[in-house]
Amino acid sequence: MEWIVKDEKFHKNKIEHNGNKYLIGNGYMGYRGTMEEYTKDQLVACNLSNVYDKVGNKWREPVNAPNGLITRLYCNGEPMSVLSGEVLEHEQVLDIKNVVHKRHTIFTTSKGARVEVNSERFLSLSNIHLLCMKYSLRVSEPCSIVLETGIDADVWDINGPHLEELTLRVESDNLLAEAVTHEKRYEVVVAERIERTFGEETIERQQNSILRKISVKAEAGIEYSFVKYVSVFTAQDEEKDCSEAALRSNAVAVEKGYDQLFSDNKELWRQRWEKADVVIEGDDYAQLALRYSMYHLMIIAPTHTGRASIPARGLSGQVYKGAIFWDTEIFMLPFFLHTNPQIAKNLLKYRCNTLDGARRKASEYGYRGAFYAWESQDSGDDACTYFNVTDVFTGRPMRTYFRDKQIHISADVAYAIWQYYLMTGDESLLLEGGAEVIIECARFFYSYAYFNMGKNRYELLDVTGPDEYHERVNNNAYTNAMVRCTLEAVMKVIDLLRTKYKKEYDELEEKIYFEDDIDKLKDMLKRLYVPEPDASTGIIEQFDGYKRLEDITLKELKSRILNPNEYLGGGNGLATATKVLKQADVVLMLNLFKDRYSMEIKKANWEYYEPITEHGSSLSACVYALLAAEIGKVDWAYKYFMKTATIDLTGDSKQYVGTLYIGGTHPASNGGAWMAVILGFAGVNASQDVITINPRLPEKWESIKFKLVHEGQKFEVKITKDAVVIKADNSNSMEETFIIANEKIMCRSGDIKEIRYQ
Ligand code: IFM
Repeated sequence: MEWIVKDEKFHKNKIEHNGNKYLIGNGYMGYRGTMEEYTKDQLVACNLSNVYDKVGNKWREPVNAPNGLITRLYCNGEPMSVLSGEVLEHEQVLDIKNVVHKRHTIFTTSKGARVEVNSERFLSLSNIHLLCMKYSLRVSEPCSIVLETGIDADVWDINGPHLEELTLRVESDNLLAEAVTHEKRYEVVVAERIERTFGEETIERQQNSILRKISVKAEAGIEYSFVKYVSVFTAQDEEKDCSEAALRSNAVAVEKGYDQLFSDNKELWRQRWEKADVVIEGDDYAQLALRYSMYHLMIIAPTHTGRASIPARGLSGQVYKGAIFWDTEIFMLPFFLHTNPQIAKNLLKYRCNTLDGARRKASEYGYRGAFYAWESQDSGDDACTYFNVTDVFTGRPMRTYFRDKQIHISADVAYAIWQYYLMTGDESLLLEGGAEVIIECARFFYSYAYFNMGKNRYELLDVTGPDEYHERVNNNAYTNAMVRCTLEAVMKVIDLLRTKYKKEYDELEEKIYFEDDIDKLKDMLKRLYVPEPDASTGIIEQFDGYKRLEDITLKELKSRILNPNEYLGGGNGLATATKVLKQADVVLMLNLFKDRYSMEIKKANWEYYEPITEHGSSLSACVYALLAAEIGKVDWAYKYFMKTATIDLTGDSKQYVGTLYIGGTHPASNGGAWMAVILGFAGVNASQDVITINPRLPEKWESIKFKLVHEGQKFEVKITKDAVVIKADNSNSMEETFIIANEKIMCRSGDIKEIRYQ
């Protein structure tokens, strides 16, 4: 039961939300949870990872492939569609264990006949180009059935049209849609093939679609079914001939057959879940919400290339330009790092592969090193515009400074690469570009910093921290702490290369001449200003002068709102002149550097910032959950955890900022849900050579059980109300140190250790 997401009725007003909620994916593409009869008006999308296109001066965004699943059904000439027909029964189901989307609908015709439709679809993991569907129908009275099924190339675009030179043709039993993208002339090819045992078929070409028209005199009670194989290839796949590749892919699929493909896929998902699953006893809804969050992370993680990463709205569409933000490194990465480090490495390779884009951005602003894009696409150049929000009152574009001033992005990237090394002990990422990234980020910060002679310290002025309602501030605590971490990491990386990898060190020196910078970076590390807790209150000021801003409750601020979509930040935003913050900022810093701060400081800051945080970003609630769990506010942690974990189930999130549509899935929240449970309630705190576990389970949870990988060693951990049981995998080669209830526990391969903590 805790693997099934279901809607048992059709609601027109849920079409858009269900498109997100019932998304399936395989890291290469995402297919929205839409009905087969839908078109772009209902936001059908087969969203492609890492294929971007720009039309005119509109925003560059990812491309949606032609829809190879379109299927329209007519009974005696009447359309059987949830959009117009009489719907007697309707169910939309997502099986998150096997990653399958299902639909069941019973229509009634105007003459009272019942027409039942069932469909099932999945995206293959073993052949990431392949989308499979089984579709069946049954009628209660004999009737004339017409099915139109094929490829609909009239796709949903926010800033398109992206596909040009469309050719629609038939080749070796396949329908083919071939097009090129507007900007880079990338080929995008979709091939569709079906297997059916009934009816007569003709082909119908329209301007943007190619359809098979299948007619049958249907008998009552008989099931008529067909299977569809849809293969998608693009120029990014480095195939000599995309059309050939797509035809071949379908031929192999037909050879294997739907059932075999289905069971192979099931097995691959079983293996993925085996590494990642978390079992919560005593709270079915939390269990479902958490698994659903992990599901979303797993279906959008690219495993086929190190040149792609996870966009802020996953593969649910073109929102946020399909861009990769810090969301990936700070909110999603921990899940992969602790359960499937190979995927974590892949995500970070993307940052190594886009280093040149970050270098270009730094030099565009007159800095050295690497200034990563706030909104990064395939090349690493910044897709974020200077005017990212439109004012709802005047309709005028507003100058925002996300792109120019959220310099913490480079520190977030460096932090994540360093974390990968600490958690896995794997030096390969550092050698494959990670070290270079960290050095270039540190260099960027040195060139950005201001040396305050009077105070004899380096400062970071004119920045925007995570709280985007306060732009262009000085010495944002989060930013400065992250920069300190980058500088610490760079020293250790240089040391590691010098002592262990002399050849690589020399090659890197030859390539980027960093030796002359080492002393400067050391000096900056020694004298960088990082705001400290106030001696009497323990509060860390979010940035210089924050405490002089207007003290106002969230309620008061909200009472001043004139338009539900108005932007609260920027020059004139309601929050700008107040202390109200958009999202976790200092509290996030306390989470990331938890060993540097005492419990009292954490508590004081959580209590201070929580009432004035608007949670205007879906990245916020999980951070408050995490710290709340640590400081013993478990009920608060639970509340924030549930808000995070259910965001894509309930659809309860902001849909507009200004006039900008921001709907879609929320992978950062999904990652945050996992963090809230494992790093929060279970209290896992892994450092380079020790894993501390300090549980605080919510009242109704009897236990949680989960997997952890640390330095390549695998563990299963079960936490009950009073004990922690650790099972070390038989394949482990190293002993691992755990600290539980202040006790040091050594775990060797095959060990089962039970430690009472209450
Ligand atoms: O990265 C976030 C940012 O912190 C808040 N606005 C939305 C972005 C994408 O999720």
